[in-house]
Parts: sequence; C-alpha cells; structure tokens
Amino acid sequence: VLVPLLVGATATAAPIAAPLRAQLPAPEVAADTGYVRYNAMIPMRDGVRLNTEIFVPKRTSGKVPILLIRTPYGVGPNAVLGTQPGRSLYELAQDGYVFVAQDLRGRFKSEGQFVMMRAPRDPKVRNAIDEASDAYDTVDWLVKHVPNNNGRAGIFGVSYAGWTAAMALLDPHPALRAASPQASPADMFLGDDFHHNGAFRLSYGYEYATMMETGKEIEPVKFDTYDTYDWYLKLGPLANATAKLQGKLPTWTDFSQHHAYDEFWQKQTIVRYLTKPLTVPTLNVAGWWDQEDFFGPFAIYQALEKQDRQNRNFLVVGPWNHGGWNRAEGKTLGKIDFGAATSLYFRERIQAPFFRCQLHGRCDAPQPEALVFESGANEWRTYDSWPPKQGIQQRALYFGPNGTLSWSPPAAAGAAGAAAPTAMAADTTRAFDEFVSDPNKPVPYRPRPIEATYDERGSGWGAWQVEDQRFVHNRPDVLSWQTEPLTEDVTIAGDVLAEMFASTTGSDADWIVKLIDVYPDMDTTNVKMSGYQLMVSGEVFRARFRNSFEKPEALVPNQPTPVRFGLHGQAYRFKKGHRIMVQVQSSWFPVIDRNPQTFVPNIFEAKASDFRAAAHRVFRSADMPSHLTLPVKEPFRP
Ligand code: PG9
Repeated sequence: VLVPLLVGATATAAPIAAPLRAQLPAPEVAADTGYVRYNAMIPMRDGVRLNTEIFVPKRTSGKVPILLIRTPYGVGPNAVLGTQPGRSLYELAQDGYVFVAQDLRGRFKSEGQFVMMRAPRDPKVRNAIDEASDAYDTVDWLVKHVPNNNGRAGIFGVSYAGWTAAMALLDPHPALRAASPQASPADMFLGDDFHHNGAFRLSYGYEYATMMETGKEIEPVKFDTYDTYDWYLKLGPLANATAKLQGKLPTWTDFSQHHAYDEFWQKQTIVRYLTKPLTVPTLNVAGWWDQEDFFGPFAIYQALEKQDRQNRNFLVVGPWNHGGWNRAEGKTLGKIDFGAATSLYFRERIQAPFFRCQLHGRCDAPQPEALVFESGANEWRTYDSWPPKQGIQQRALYFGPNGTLSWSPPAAAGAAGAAAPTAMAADTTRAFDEFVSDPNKPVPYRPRPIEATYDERGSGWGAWQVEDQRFVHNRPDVLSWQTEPLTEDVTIAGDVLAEMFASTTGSDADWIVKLIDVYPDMDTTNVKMSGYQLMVSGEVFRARFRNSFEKPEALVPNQPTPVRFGLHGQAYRFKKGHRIMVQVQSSWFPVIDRNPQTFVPNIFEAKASDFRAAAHRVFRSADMPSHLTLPVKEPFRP
C-alpha cells in the first residue's frame, strides 16, 4: 500500500541555510513516514541533471549523515517506505539518516543517456563522465544543499546499484566515508550476469537487455509461451534473436559483436581501475546462492584487499540468493532451512553497525575481516582472510568407476610399474565415463516450466541454484559420482576447483560441474528432505576459451584435454551421513545458450546446421585423474 504524500512545506520541515533555500524546490511531507521529501534535479559536471529523491528525517536531535543509492530501476517518491518495520531500511533508519535515491543517467526522470555498465572514463578527457564522477558530483551537491546533514555520506546498493557504489570508490568525494557494494558485478564476460567463463547467459541477457533498453522505464519481456525452455529452443540459433531485435537493443548488439573477451569487456571491468590505496571503509556483501552476481563481490573484495593498507575492506557472505539479505528474515531459501533469521541478522548486526560507526562515529565491536555463514552447520564464522589460509588442506576428490567418488586417486591400470602414457592422444584404454550431449535436447537448468526471469506471477529464478538436482540425476546426458555416506562431517571454506580431462567428438563443448550435498536416504530430522541433492557450488566453462578468453580455439575431436576452472568459493559443512556428489553435464538451458559443439568463430553467427550431437568423455585414469579440489577444514579424517 502506498502512503499518499501531502504536498507543501510544514513547520516540521528541517531548516535550510538561507543561501541554499532558493536552490531547493519546496519540500513535500510524507504524512506518516517521519520524513520530509525533497525532489531535486542535481546537475552533473557536464550539465546533465539527475532526478534525485531526498528524504530528511523530521525528528532528529542533531545533524545526520546521508545514505545514497544510485539505481537504474526507478526511485519514485515512495522510496522512503523502505524504512517501515520489516523493510530493508528499517534497521538503518533507527540510527537516523537522510536517505537519498537517484535515477542513473537516461533512466526514468533523469536526463542524459543510459549506457549499460558504462566503462570508467578516461581521466585525460576533460569533463568526461562515468558512474564515479556522477557519484562524486551528487555527494558534493548533497553535502552542500541537504538540510541537517553532518557532512558525511555513505553509498550502498544491491547489484546494479551495488556496482554504482563500487564505482564511487574509483574517485571518492572527501565526504564519502563508507561504501557497501552488495552483489556488485565486476566482469560481465568472466562471471556475473551476462557470461560465465565465456558462456553466454542467454535467458538473463535477453530478458534483462529487453527490460532495460526498450524504454526509459522497466519493461519485462512479454512471452507468448509460459515455459521459456520451449520458447528459447524454438527461437533456434542466437542469430534469429539478433534478426528479430533489429539492432534496437544496444546491449544485445554488443553481445553479438563481442563474443570473446575483447577490449569492450576488458575496459568495463572495474577491478582493473581499483589501483589507488583504499580510503573509504567498504563492506562487500555476497550471497552463496546468488543467481546473478556472485563472481563480482569476491573479485572486488580481492582487488580492494590489495589496496587496503589500513584495514578498511571487509567481506560478508550469507546463505542468500541475489539481494536476499534485503528481503524478509532470511531463514530459508527454497526448501533449505538455515535455522535462523540470517538476513535480519545482517541488517541489524552487521550493516547498521557498519554505517553507524563510519557515519555517526558510534562504533561497537570491530568488523571482522571476513564474516561468512557456514551452511550445513548453519553458523557464522569469522576469518582473517578470504579465502582462509590457516587450517585448510587442499584435498582432491577423484571421479572413480561405477559412479564412485573418492579421496584416493585412481590406481594405474595394468601391471605395477607400467609406464604411464605421456601423450594426450586418442586413447581408448583409459578409464572414462561418456554421454551424448545433444544441443537440440539441452538439459534444463531448473525444473520446467521455466517461467520468465521477471514473471510477475512468480518465477523460480530466484532460488534455482538450491533446487533438488534429482530432476536431472540419471538423465543419460548427466554424469554423476558420489561418495559413501560420510562417517564424519566434512567442512569446506574457500575456493572449489574442477580439474578434469575430457574429450568430445565435436570441436567445441561446454562443461558444467556441480558439487552437491546429498542428504541421507532417510533423513529422520526432516523426512521430506531425504535424498535431496543440494548444489553447493556449480559453474560452466566454454571449452573454446580453455587457453585464452581473448582467442577462442577449436577442440581437436577425440583428444583428451585438461579442463580446469573454479566453481567459486563456499563455506559449507557436509554432515555425517550425507554423501558428496559431483555431476557433470554439457548444457544448462536456457540460462546458458547452447554450444553448437561444432567450432564456429562467433556462436552468435552459428547456423542451425552447426548444432550437432557429440559424445563427451570424462577421463578418470591414473594419468588423467579428473577431480575436484576442495578447501577442506581441519581436522579432516577421510
Ligand atoms: N543483476 C542485475 C544487473 C546488474 C548489472 C548489470 C546487469 C544486471 C541487477 O540485479 O541489478
């Protein structure tokens, strides 16, 4: 329910310094929110004005800091309703802030042109702009014009707004005293929304570009097919979408032209620019099951860490999906129960104290370097680095015969002392598992129907990464290996790595590897969860990029090739009685576009006839021991 705003200044409006009064439009008072609302078109250095909603608390005993969100999703006059009980700003509001929300260039009521993930400006070009300069100019204006502010500002936000918060760190205004980039993307080719390891995120890329670039406001795609798995399959090669869109979506045109990690993607990547000593205390936030931007927060945290001489850079990771820490209590995600209200904990005990300390100067206990939620154990843990170094063993978990998974490497075949083959030539004597991957019958990434990402009737998108993987287990095109039930808990903390040897009869392939916690066959603690297959980490790798993301290369048919990639970090406890499972497959449709499996220079130009079934092998011999490397916490008794 939206609260109507009363128009007109009242006696409760905060006093404004006389010379500035003329520059601010008349305030409007939101009847029962406790804030006075101002709207301002704030001028940037190039003259473009950005629509900004400013909410000044009516009852404060002194001056208060400013908290700024810069977003492409529309700010509206009701943004301050987020301060109501149960909403995401409630805990912050208890300390007293001027809340400010701003439309990015070209979005909603702001002037100028929107450019998706606008690359940082060239400092040599006079009056050049980017999100860092827009943040700077905004903070500068706010501290000079907003009534009752204490001269300190913080910037925060989730995802796109998290990225604008991170961008503000490239050229921070002296009044910017705290930042919290939350689920911020960092690299749209290597990770995050648009590609993972070079594999194109088709459904997300298509639906997001349409939603953002059809007009200045949000316009979700209107599908004529409810199950978008069918819609995307019927669409056929990506070239059909390019033809349909007729160049109307600049971001799609960029996808189709920049199919490898070229200058276009590289110059967008924020981490390249985070090269100055960090002056602004920064709280980086991520969710272990973030379906959109999981790569970014770690990449940004790590880049800032290199510049952090005074211990101002912090990391928080909870059991959340994209932005889940801002929604409700965070006790569950999909069917997974974390035993406590983790989102509420974050807002009350981490985020509010962080800004209180940096902006109000009232500090409680110091913020730990890395505060991460260990799912499975369902407890918060602190570390003095991430990934942690002490008390961690890197242990390989090997794929074995008959679907087994073990901590021991495969034994050499044949008589003891037989020379191991050295060349990676075609060799049928090695042990392997095989499946046929058919791009015309791709494996769905979540149970169908796959509703549109932003379907207003609800979508399984937000929790797809915690779906029970039994929906694909034992499909003929999904391999799996699992341990015996564990006799002790196994806890991991750090980065998970897939190190496989694989071949295809085709000349290109995608490899998807999933690390899974298999609940007990009969789980007496919660019988309905018996046998549940929870994906703990998972990632895709497009084999054409195995040697270089800049220069894709065809695979040699039938030749075993090393495939090595990260499944990202995790902090997870596999409990006694559970099993650890690995699944490997070659499609994740339609979140990942179909690999034609026939090498073509640009998959956006592949023809229908290029999409061909191929036999894929994963080797598990002594000389090609495919495995995952897990950061296992001590004590570890396999
Ligand atoms: N994941 C969204 C996004 C961020 C940046 C670029 C493109 C998409 C978001 O939730 O804002």
